[in-house]
Amino acid sequence: MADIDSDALERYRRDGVIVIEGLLDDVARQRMKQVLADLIESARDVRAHDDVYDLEPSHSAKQPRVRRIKKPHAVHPVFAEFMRSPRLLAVLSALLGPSGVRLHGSKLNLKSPEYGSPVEWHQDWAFYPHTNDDLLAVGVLLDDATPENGPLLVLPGSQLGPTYDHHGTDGRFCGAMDPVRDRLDYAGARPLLAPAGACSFHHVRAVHGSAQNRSAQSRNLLLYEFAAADAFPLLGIPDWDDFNSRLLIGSPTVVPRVVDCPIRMPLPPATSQGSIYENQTALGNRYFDQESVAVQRQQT
Ligand SMILES: O=C(O)CCC(=O)C(=O)O
Repeated sequence: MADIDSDALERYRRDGVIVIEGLLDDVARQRMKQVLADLIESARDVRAHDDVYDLEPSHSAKQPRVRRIKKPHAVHPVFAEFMRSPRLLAVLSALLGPSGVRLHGSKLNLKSPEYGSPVEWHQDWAFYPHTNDDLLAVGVLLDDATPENGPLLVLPGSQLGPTYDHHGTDGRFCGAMDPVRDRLDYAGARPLLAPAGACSFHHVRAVHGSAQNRSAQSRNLLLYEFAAADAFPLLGIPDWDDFNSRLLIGSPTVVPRVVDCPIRMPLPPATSQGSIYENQTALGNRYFDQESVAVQRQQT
């Protein structure tokens, strides 16, 4: 039986998010976890963020603390294999339409027990606007997602709304929404709670974020970003061959599909380049730290 039916499609169109359980089998998941454990061990020799590692502020050689593995599909084949699995591609095809499916990027966000960093509210669309918005992110749960371990939180229906300002007070892109400025009802956010092996699919315009992991369980989330083959990035295509090499379904085209969508360009670029965690350090009002939550509550 296909992993996506018309009800799930309908929910994706309405809420901008669905979860499908059991897409990643346990053998592949355990292999991924082992590769991840080896990568963290190797981070002892890494002193600063580089092409593979984004480090927690408290990282040291004695206690390696990794926040993100960048482009895991290019780091180890186990992460490239899953994105080509027929069951996943069938779901992506149903959600992204007939033109085909292109990998936009991948990342493995670690939320380690007790200290794993929060991610402030944002829309992926603010980072990479395209000629149409048939793009989404797949979150592959390497661990169970529980209310306590910093699950992904998504505001249902927000993919049908505006593109919010993701600029800081210095006028530069910072990859985060200001909770005081935007005043969205974040209490209505849906935590994506599911067992390890489940995959979430969130629309590129859906507002989402996640809190710090304050539990004793890790929450490691492998994220792949996919675009319809006829969605072209508005920031340009630096390497045409690389662009086409990332097509998982469909053939190269020079005819982008253009759809009227609310767009804000992520320009001028963030002062702190590198990863979303670095970009978001320029945000004035934070939601996911206790003091800012208190400020926000006083003001609403
Ligand atoms: O890891 C998370 O909880 C959120 C990640 C995310 O939204 C991102 O990296 O764009």
